[in-house]
Amino acid sequence: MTPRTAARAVSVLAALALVAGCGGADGSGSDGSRDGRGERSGPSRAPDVVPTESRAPAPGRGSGGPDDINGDGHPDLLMQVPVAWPASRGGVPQIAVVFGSPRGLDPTTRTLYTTEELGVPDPSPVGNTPPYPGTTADLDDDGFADFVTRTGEETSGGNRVVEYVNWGGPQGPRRGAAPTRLRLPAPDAATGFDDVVRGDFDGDGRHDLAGLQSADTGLRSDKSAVVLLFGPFSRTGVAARTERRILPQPPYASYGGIRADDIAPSGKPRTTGLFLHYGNDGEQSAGRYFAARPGGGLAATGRPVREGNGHVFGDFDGDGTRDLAVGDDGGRNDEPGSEAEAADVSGSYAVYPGGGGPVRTYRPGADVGGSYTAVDPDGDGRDALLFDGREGPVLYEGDRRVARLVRRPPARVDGKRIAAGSGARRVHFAADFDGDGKDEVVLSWQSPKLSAVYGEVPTHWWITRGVGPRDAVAFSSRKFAPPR
Ligand SMILES: [Ca+2]
Ligand SMILES: [Ca+2]
Ligand SMILES: [Ca+2]
Ligand SMILES: [Ca+2]
Repeated sequence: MTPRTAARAVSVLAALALVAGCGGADGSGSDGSRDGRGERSGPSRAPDVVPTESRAPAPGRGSGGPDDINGDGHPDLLMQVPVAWPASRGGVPQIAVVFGSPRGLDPTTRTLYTTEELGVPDPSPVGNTPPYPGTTADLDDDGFADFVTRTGEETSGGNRVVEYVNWGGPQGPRRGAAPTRLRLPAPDAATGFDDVVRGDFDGDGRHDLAGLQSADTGLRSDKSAVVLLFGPFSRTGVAARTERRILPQPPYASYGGIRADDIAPSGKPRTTGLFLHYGNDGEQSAGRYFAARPGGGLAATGRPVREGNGHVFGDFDGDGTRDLAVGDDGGRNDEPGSEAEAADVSGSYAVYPGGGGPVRTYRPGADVGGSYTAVDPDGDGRDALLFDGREGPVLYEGDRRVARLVRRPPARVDGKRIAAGSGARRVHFAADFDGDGKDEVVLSWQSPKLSAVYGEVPTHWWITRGVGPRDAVAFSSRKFAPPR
């Protein structure tokens, strides 16, 4: 995430993983940034440890970090945690904050919220997922990250998505405090946004939001637009100012997604670039890129970018400016017209340098795919690209595969045998939780074998050290919430 113990009770060092070409015979001799494809079989299975909650988070003074929930200067991790379902009750996941420390995330220091405690209205008019604060940002600029939750609302003109804010504080948002409805500019208030992302779109160090208003789904607008809501927001949910940019109509599509660069976690503010992705029916679609201008603020017009459903911001050439990587995520459909895909889309990605300059295209082939994550595992300031494709996470620098990131689930959970390659693993993001300048990667896992008890949310987590075989911490969240 743009985005991380004292007694690290569940610290797991050499217990997990393997990395291609790693040095030591025990698999722990390298951080995995070497070339090579040699793989050893049988990496260790993760331990199945639920860390005991040992202390409340230390109240912070306000750091302004977008992921620093208690404002103590250390980024924290927000997650959904299962409520075990022994009988006929429960099942709605709760929201947990795992707090950071000078040594990284500490799962013994955590806070839980039920959806009732956050008070966000039921999202059933627009869907059946429980409300979850998918975005955190310090909207009122008091130094504490706030929760932004999208939910649904019925209106006479149809159902729409609305946003609520739970204001942060020295120990996170207060339980039971009523959330504030975000007030949108008049043209958008009636329809709501298709999606909302956080960023700093004028580079002033104050957090902003950007909303996508797609012509496809906007009830009253006939042109797609991106709406910038600049912070600080008032406690009544009004942005300091807003800016609306009409987007050019893409051929054969509307806009399907919006993504912003990471807010600089600390130190020098920077403008965050913005990417608007065209909608698609499963085929790879193109988009437009609003780069950050050197003087601050977003470029006046978006630049068209190639087809590809994978995308992420990072500094991939190491020149100090942020770039956009766009490429194949491996998804396809078999509808008529799919044969019209340009020959160079499959198996490739391109880097659009933020400072201008020629686009560089790379062709890793079958390794490209899945979600894209920018990772700087060695702290040299240059990001590598982690693909979470069919064969599991693989790390690339340009055309060169430099590492694989493999973690195996526990062999047994609640007495049930778990097959090594089973279940669903996911790369969430990479961030420097412990402040050493190198990124950690956040991975999770869940199994259909456990879903009757724990539902569909992850039950096991790894915070890796870079892309090497070691973990900063690995733990299970399956009993964070008391069973109901
Ligand atoms: Ca914190
Ligand atoms: Ca705040
Ligand atoms: Ca700003
Ligand atoms: Ca680090």
